[in-house]
Amino acid sequence: MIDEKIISQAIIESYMKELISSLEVDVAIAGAGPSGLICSYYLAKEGVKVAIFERNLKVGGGMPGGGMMFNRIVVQEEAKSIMEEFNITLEEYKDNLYTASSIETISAFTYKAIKKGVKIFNLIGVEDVIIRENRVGGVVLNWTSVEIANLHVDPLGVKSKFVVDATGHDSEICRIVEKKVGGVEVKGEKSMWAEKGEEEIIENTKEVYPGLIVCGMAANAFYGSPRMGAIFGGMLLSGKKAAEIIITQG
Ligand code: 48F
Repeated sequence: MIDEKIISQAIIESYMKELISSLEVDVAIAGAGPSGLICSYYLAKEGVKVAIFERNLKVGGGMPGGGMMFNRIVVQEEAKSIMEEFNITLEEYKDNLYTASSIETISAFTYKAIKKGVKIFNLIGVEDVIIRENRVGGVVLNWTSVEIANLHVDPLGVKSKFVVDATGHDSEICRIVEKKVGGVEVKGEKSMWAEKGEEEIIENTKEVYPGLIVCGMAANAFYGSPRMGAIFGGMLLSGKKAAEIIITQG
């Protein structure tokens, strides 16, 4: 017998179980774009407890759209091994560049991150951080629908040892810290220069305030580096570096 009440109960109970178990994590990541997903995967692979909070209905950030809605991405030689770790089909193009399906790529990242134990909560945005003496200690969350409807509803907090800003072009979490805590300055991204952007994104992936790591396009926005368009090697290497920074700090 299929009972509607049991279906509702199953959904609510299983969701709540996962949410309650994520109220205190090692790492809370804002944004389930490519850099956030890759960061989460490499953390979870080492046994780190990770939750991602994604404002959108769907995961993937800017990746599914490829370049101007041509749903392909370009990846360079340096990030090939990451693509291979996810068994993603690569086609060699030229100049040490490869193409891949943006849909296959983001699906593989998402699937493998979840299988490693990452908890992903979509439709929840990070609207603030929890702060302790000179350290970021977690994220402050609210439903995207609350934000869209501009309702006055108080948020809830999730504690974490580290917060990762993987929010992309707006570097949202760093901007919150800049505005409310101080001690950091978000310079804002510069116009497109693919090679420079790809080079600088690795260096820009850092702990910018105690407990707050920035990766992906947010890292370039933080340091005033250029955008790079639909080449994604830097995003992947940046996400991996963010995970390594956290793992090194224990
Ligand atoms: O923008 P996004 O894909 O960032 P990324 O991982 O990758 C950048 C590339 O997609 C592309 C590029 C390649 O060269 O430049 O743009 O750095 O993913 C960011 C995700 O964060 C979510 C947003 O919905 C998106 O899915 N996001 C943004 N702000 C918040 C957030 C927030 N405050 N709380 C939760 N999620």
